[in-house]
Order: sequence, then structure tokens, then C-alpha cells
Amino acid sequence: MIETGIPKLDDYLHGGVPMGKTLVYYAYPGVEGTVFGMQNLCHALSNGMSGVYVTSSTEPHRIREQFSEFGWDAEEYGDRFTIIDVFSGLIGADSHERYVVADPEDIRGLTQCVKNAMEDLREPGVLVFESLSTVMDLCGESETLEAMEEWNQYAMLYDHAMIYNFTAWPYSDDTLLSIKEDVCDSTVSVGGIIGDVIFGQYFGVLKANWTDAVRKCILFKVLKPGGVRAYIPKILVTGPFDAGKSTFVHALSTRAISVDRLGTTIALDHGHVDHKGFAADIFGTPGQERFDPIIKLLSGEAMGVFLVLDSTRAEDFARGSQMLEITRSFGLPVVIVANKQDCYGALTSEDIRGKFNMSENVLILPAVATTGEGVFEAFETLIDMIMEVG
Ligand SMILES: Nc1nc2c(ncn2[C@@H]2O[C@H](COP(=O)(O)OP(=O)(O)O)[C@@H](O)[C@H]2O)c(=O)[nH]1
Ligand SMILES: [Mg+2]
Repeated sequence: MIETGIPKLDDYLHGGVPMGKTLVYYAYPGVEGTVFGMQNLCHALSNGMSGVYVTSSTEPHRIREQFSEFGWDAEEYGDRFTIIDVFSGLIGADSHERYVVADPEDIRGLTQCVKNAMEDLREPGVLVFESLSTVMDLCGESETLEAMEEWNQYAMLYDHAMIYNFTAWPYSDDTLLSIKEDVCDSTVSVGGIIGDVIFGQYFGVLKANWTDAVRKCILFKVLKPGGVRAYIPKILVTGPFDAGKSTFVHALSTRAISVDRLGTTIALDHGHVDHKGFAADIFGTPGQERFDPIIKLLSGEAMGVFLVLDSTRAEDFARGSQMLEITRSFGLPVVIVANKQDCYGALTSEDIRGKFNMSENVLILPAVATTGEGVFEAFETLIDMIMEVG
């Protein structure tokens, strides 16, 4: 098995891609599809495996630059990393790569290189195509489909995993259908939520013939450095005044902005979290009752809620409960953060549950926002709940 290194995808495929199997990322034009295969390759390489990158639309030295922009270091992989250069021949440039396809328009040259590279790998590894669509543009649709059958057979024979990035340009319907449904053991579609511009990107498993894959769609974002992150566009942080909401947002965030006072009325927090393959934007709501309509407004688009409580102030719990009701009417996953656990007189999670009128299945987790203790545990818990719902 090789892990893809794409957040959630390995869970959905129950571990990754088995050796000898093939996966295609079927990306719609305009979305950031190429990074998926690249991330698979770098993940395998950093796990000590060998990998081959078939580059057909970028100069090899630019490929190494792209790796480092994402925070992956090609040098570090040494000779476990090789390139099949299908690009330099196109622009008449010299190539120093181990495998070079002299005539990129002749698919037989590529097939020979693929075969050689697979034979040369001393142990099971992974081959990744930067862009199958470019190969198709150069060599023809049916020629490429035929060659794929052959490459996939070699992969099975030599026990390598095979990964293709493919962009679904307007090829013939038959070609698109073959790529999507027939040629590979598994297909992951990478798409965009399209308005006037693409304002969201998602991926999801369309098929995997070796397992009962989870069929959920994941929103994603591409970070540099970092690569593909599962993305949660909005998490709300609510709670009574002074409970520690702003401190909590800052403790979680790689970047955070607090507007402590806008005029004399309102306090807003906004932060970006980047943690264990997940990226999220979090928004603190004001605590005062007169802003409840704003909480209502923000809740409509939120995917989850933290209710932050000052564990020493039982007199504020009723207000907390009231704030929760506002968001709960939207059916959102909730985690209650029992904050200020370092303070004298702080109630434990269980004490708080006793004073709070709520069902057993609402989680209450201890935290100290000022030191960051417990904040990422709370984050991971809420993320799990959000992913369950999605
Ligand atoms: N001792 C302690 N103080 C905290 C903790 N979290 C927040 N505070 C403090 O509580 C006060 C209110 O925090 P703030 O984040 O502004 O609360 P907000 O009104 O909910 O945004 C600040 O002085 C924080 O430094 C904590 O876990 N322990
Ligand atoms: Mg605040």
C-alpha cells in the first residue's frame, strides 16, 4: 500500500493505493489538480520509497522548484527520485535526467522509458504522471489510452503503484468516460464550485475496485508550503464576554486578527488554522446579547461551533447555553471548551455538564487558551465531527 498523503483520502481509501494498482485524479479544468499527484510522490519519497515523475508540461528544474515551494525537498530524496523527461525534447533543450523521451510525440518512446524505469526500481515504488492530458495532446487520445493499458500492466507485473493527473479538457466523450471509469483501478474527481469564478474546490473518490471506499466530498485548499489541505471555510467561536474567545482563536491560528474595538461597540476575531492536514478559517462572535442577530447570521454558513466558557464563572453558563441554542438550531456540530482550567476554582468538564442542561453527546473538553493547552485537541475533535457530518 502507498499512502497518498492527501488529507482524508487515505482514510476514504482505507489506507491508500495498493501496490500494482492505479489511480487517476480526474480534474476539471481550472482547479488545482496537478498538486495531488505531486503530493503523492513526495509523500512516498519522504516515507523512504522510490518514485518516478513523468514530466510532460514543465522543465525538470522547474519541477524541483515547485517541490520546494510546497516545502518538499527533491535533493533530500537522492537517487530514489527520478524523472522521465517528456518535456525537454519538445523545446529542443538538453536534458540531464535519467530517462529522456527524445520525441515526445511518439508514445512508444515514452512506453519504453516507463518500462525501463519500472525495471530499474529495486523495490516497489510509485510512478506519477504530471499531466496525462499533455501526453494525450501530443500523442493522440486512442494512442494514449492504449499505452495506458500497457503501463498499467507493467505496474501490476512489477508491483508499483501508478498515479495519473488528468485534466478533463474537451476530449471525445468516449475518451473522457474511459479515463473516468475504465482504465484505472480507482478515480478521484477534483472539481470546483463554480460561480463567476471558482470559489471552492473539492475532491472525492468516484471509484476504487479494491475496497469499499467512502464516498464523501472534501473541500480543499492548496497551501504553499503545505500542499493539499482539507478545508473548513467557517468555524464559529462563541461564548460569554471574557470567556477567552479571542485568546482561543489566537492560540489556534497561524495568522489571526482581532478587532478589539470597532467604534465602541464590537469585538471580532478572525484566524486561519493549519493543523495536521486541515485548514480552517475561524470566526469569533461578539459575546453581548445585542449582537445575537450577528451570531445567527454567521451560523448560517458555519460548519461547526466552539462554545468557550470561563470554567470559574458558573453564573455565565446560562448565557453560554443561550448562545448555543442560537447556533444549535442550525444543527451544527458543537464542542464546548471548558477554558481557564489553570484558574483557582475552575470547574471540571463533568462539573460543568452537571450545571448545564444538555445531552450526553455534547463534548466538553478542558483547555487553557493562554498556554494553548487543550486547544488543538478541541480542534481535532470538532474537525472529526464536521467530517462525519459531511
Ligand atoms: N488564566 C487564564 N486566563 C485566560 C485564559 N483564557 C483567556 N484568559 C484571559 O481572560 C481574559 C479574556 O480573554 P479574551 O480572550 O479577551 O476573552 P473574550 O472576551 O471571550 O474574547 C484575558 O485577560 C485573557 O488573557 C486561560 O485559559 N487562563
Ligand atoms: Mg474577544
